[in-house]
Amino acid sequence: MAEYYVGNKEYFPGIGKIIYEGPKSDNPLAFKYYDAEKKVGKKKMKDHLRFAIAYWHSFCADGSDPFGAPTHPHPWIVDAKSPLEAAEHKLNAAFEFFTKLGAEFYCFHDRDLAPEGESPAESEKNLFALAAKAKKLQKATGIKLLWGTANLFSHPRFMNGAATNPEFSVVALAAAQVKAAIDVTIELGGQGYTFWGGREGYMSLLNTDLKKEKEHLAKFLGAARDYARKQGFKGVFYIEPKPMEPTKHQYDYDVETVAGFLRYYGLDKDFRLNIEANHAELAGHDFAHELETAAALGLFGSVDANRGEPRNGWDTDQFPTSYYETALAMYAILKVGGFTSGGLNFDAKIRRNSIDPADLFEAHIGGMDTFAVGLEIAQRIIDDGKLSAFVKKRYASFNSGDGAKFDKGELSFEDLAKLGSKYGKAGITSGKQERLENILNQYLLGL
Ligand code: XLS
Ligand code: NI
Ligand code: NI
Repeated sequence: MAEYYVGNKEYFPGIGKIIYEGPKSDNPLAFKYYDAEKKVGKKKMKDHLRFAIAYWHSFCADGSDPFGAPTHPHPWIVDAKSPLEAAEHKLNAAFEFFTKLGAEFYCFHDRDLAPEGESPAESEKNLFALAAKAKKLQKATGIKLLWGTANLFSHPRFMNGAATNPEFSVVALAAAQVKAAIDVTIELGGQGYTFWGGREGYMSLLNTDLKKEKEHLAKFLGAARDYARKQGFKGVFYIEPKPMEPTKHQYDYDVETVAGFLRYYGLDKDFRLNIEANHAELAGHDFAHELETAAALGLFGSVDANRGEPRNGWDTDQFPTSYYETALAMYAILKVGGFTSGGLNFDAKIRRNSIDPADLFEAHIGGMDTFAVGLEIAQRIIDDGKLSAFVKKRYASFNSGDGAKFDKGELSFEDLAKLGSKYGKAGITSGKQERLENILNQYLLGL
């Protein structure tokens, strides 16, 4: 087992490399469906799915909630004499976990990796110190950084926003933090850099200049982009939409809102969407709706893989368990050509009462299996072609004649109206939704 951990201490003793044992296995610490090297369509499962582990939920969150104290006494914190030492133990524990699980990517906020110092300079020093260690571990294990980001929401200075704060000094401090987070992302070969604007919104319109705040957000993003490009960053910038929580209204509400914002401010060349299942639900959308909308707008980027609790109405960040949802998500992702720089980042946390060290493994194993099944179903849908053939046929009236002219923009509104009068009667056909739903269920069980 020793070869699977990388620090001085083994943090998950008794757990070895997680392997694929197949659907009949009753080993809770084995994959039932995720077979990394198995080819699905033209690519291996692992290259389709590009799993990433979210540092914050898995190694920082301690099980506390607004009603109760921590329930996850992480050994890497208990063992340490200082916050910096704890960060180092945590890093070792994280890489032990990634390696044992067989996830190829991870994602972090600056403050997950290293503790905030007394001043921006000290915070930076901490961050660079930990990044140097992370770089060594990346090299030793082959694990890569999917994206980095800055935590612009936890510190009290961000209570009124970061880039959208009414106080200029806070905007500048946010920039200092983002600059260092970008530097570290570049240093670690990060394939993306994410902006999730947890405090970029408002609690009340009575104290808010909405127009000014949105302009500031756009200026901040554009300047950060320019800085990163100047430093040689070739990766993708992501905006992660979320409609609310912690704000009453977040400016990056959903995919369509962000797309409009990016285009209005001319940021759509460099920025793509990082779509989170739970955020889609909070915005009143299906996960697949957000994915298909981003794809349709040419802005699809990456995914925060989790699930919400529809009866709750907040970001419960649970691990995905529904084949139905992952099948539709993977179908949308395959249709847009799959991931390039993006991947499936498990922005998900084990429950407060999941207190065994193995629970973190079982949660990720389940999430990975659920997406592996979703991928196989999606590939079947594509290979079989029944659904896409139906959709194609449904729009066939635009393939030739006047329909094709309309598609090409060759008909004026008068022409169109004239044709309407000529047709007199509409050619309506059934949408066949129930038949298609039945077919989808056949694919679901057809594995
Ligand atoms: C919170 C967000 C956050 C981002 C990264 O709701 O999902 O975790 O993914 O800042
Ligand atoms: Ni997220
Ligand atoms: Ni979230």
